[in-house]
Amino acid sequence: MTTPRLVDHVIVGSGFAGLCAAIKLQEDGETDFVVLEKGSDVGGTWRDNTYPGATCDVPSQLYSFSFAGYDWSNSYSPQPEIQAYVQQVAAESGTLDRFEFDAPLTDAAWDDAAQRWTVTTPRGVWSARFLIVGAGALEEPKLPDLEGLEGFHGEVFHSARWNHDVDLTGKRVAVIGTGASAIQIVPELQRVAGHLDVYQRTAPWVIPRNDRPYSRLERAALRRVPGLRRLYRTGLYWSHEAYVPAFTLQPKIAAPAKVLALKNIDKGIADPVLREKVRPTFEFGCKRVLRSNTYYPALAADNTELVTDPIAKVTGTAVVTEDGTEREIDVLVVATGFHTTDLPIAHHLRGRTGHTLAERWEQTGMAAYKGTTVPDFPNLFLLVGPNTGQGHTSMIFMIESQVAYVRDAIRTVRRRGLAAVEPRADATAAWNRSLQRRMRRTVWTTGGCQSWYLDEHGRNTTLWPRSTADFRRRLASFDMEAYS
Ligand code: N01
Repeated sequence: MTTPRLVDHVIVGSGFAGLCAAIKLQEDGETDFVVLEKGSDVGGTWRDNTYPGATCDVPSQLYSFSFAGYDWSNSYSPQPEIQAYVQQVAAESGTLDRFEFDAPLTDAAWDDAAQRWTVTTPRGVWSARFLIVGAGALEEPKLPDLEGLEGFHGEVFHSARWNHDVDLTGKRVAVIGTGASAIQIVPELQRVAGHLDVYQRTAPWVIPRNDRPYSRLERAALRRVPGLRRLYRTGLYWSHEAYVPAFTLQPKIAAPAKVLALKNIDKGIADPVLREKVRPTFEFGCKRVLRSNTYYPALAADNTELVTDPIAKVTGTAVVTEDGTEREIDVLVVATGFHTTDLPIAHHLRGRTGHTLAERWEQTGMAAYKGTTVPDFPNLFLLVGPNTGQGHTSMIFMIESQVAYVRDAIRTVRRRGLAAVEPRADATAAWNRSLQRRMRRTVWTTGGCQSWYLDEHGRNTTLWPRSTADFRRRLASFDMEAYS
């Protein structure tokens, strides 16, 4: 058996979450760590999602670390720029020497005798006191369960695994899905494809995205004027936070945004039949609210057909809908989302009882204490864990809140001379009871839609049902009284 390499901390993943943990541990003098990354570069979901048109739908100044500014070109950042930002922050942090790439975690088991995690990857085994998992919630593509998909003769790929070798110019292309990824892909494909079929199961709410390049003056000011970036960011933060009451308490408050979305349809589409097809039939905010100025015009273009008949099957050369229509295609793009409520990493984490986190969650549903720690999994910290997501602002704010909590936990363990901490079962149950009680009032539960926020029992295990400021306050310091 390979002798494990001893470190204080193993961090899994080098997207925003893992990188933030590495940088902040280093700041605390906790320098004995390794970052295990399954891919060959940093960036996580922003490394993987290279589809045409990939752009963040949260403004650049907000979708970045509070501690690392950047000379963003646009008010909303395109994927290559976000990837370059993550690479730059990683390089400048002085932590990259402890990153192991192409090292997917295959097993992580808590050894109760040694009070340590044994973490296995194809590149070696590590033994660590603390395990910090930042593997991401939008990591594993979810393919549609469609008859005949495997037998399709043309090119088929998921939005998060774009095949850039396929030239789409003049081709007959179909896109399945009309979520956040699809509405960015469709305008790009419509421009180059000979013909584009868009298969819509549920029409999303789409508000305008007021994207624009920053002027040279703005960029210079944001770089040089002390405090300006921070002020701008704070303004953006609170303007996004204003959506929270509409999503979590009273959907009627979103009426002005709804009007914007309906005007967006009328502006982009002249045909009344098509307008009706894209009009959402569920409450605003129940699914993620999307932002685009180009999606509706792309659907209205002569070379696009929006198909709303359900898909019956895929043949070697075509997609067939339930009304019997067969639409021949060369390329099939599935923009059908990710495994979000059955996180793949949970199958590889084995706690004190020997059971995996996935087995535990089969019984309890995906749940954690403060979205971060789990009973029977000592010294394990999940970043972007259960009920830490949100649909209205920057996930990086949540990540920084969680990392602050993890740092304080580690400081507490050290200060008190403890070997390990794990949340008490009653504290975890109380946290989740209160969370699920609050969830009943949210538009995600009452809004009349099916979304990736909900698990197979209709329980929302992904989103945080209060303001993100509230989340930050609750995780501001490690609450030892909830732990054993
Ligand atoms: O995935 P989704 P996504 N037959 O799950 C449809 C983030 N993100 O990759 O609505 C037919 O939202 C499904 O239909 P329905 C963001 O958090 C961020 O687009 O379930 N259709 C839906 O239309 C986002 O929420 C950015 O009825 C099928 C679509 O596929 C998350 O990623 C950009 C189907 C899936 O939509 C996921 O977005 C992009 C089937 N069998 C993504 N199965 C930013 O800009 C599924 N669908 C930050």
